[in-house]
Amino acid sequence: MKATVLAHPNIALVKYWGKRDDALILPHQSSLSLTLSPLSVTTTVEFGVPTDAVELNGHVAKGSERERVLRLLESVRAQAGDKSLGPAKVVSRGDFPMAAGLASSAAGFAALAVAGRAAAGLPRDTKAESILARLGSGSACRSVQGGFCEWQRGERPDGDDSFAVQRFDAAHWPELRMVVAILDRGEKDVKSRDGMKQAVETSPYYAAWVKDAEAEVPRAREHIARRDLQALGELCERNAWRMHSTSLAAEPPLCYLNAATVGLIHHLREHRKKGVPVWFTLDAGPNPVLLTDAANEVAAEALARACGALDVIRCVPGGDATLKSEH
Ligand code: 2P0
Repeated sequence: MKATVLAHPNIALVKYWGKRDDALILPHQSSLSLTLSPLSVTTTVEFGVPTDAVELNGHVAKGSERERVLRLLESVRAQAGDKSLGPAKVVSRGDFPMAAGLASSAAGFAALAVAGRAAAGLPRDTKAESILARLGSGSACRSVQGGFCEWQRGERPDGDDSFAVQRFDAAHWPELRMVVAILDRGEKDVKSRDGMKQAVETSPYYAAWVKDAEAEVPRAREHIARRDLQALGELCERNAWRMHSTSLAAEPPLCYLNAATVGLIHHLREHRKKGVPVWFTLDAGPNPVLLTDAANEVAAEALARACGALDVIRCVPGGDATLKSEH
């Protein structure tokens, strides 16, 4: 009736940006990500308590945050076909700063999906776990498994074919490094969920974004298969630029970059000219994530700090969401 699971966040190399179904969280296009270690979120789910209770990072969750967690557990009860499971207690805690801009929700909902099913007595099933995690937050479906995961958009209106599959595990490319440059610790003005909706509804470039991103996924897969850092780095950068261009063209425009972000990007180009293999990707916030290899991670960190990074987190490819305990 009680299970604890640890999951890692992920960074998209080909981004998810826009839903075709807001309720089921079905994307317009496929995406591809890398699971990040050592960052993690640990979540415990216990059924059969007197009342529902949700605690996230030491605070009682309220409003939509609480609703998203309880809605996911409602789907667990439906899968278990067991009405006697009763109310649930959820305790979730991340070990990295929320200000990093790395969605802790991805690791949190992945851990919740895996722990929820285990606590309900259901067997491990990565497809079912990925679909459940997706109902909490789209990017969470890519954190159920480690390494490089591809969220296939699927075609079905019920979302049963929209889940992430692992293409390569973490051991495929152990020397790959992602260096998170925290340039700004502030909360972003427009959350991803609202920003992507605004882009879908008002950006004249949206259809082109969808077509291009879908086509980039198999190319990214090929570069990863060959461990071709330069080709993957170039693909990552252009995909990030295209997501941000789509958003900049929305009405009202969405600009997630700040002056320091642009400064770092220019600096990066100069470094590459000097032979340092380092590229960036950028989510819906000002903090770039630098893609490089083990031999150059110290240089990437120094570059980030020289460009004003307040903090730097060095990451390596991470593993699957894992069950820590079950009672
Ligand atoms: C991604 N992002 O692929 C993209 C790139 C941000 C930029 O997925 O509404 O928290 O819960 O499905 O997953 C962040 O959005 O949004 C995100 P919902 P989510 O990682």
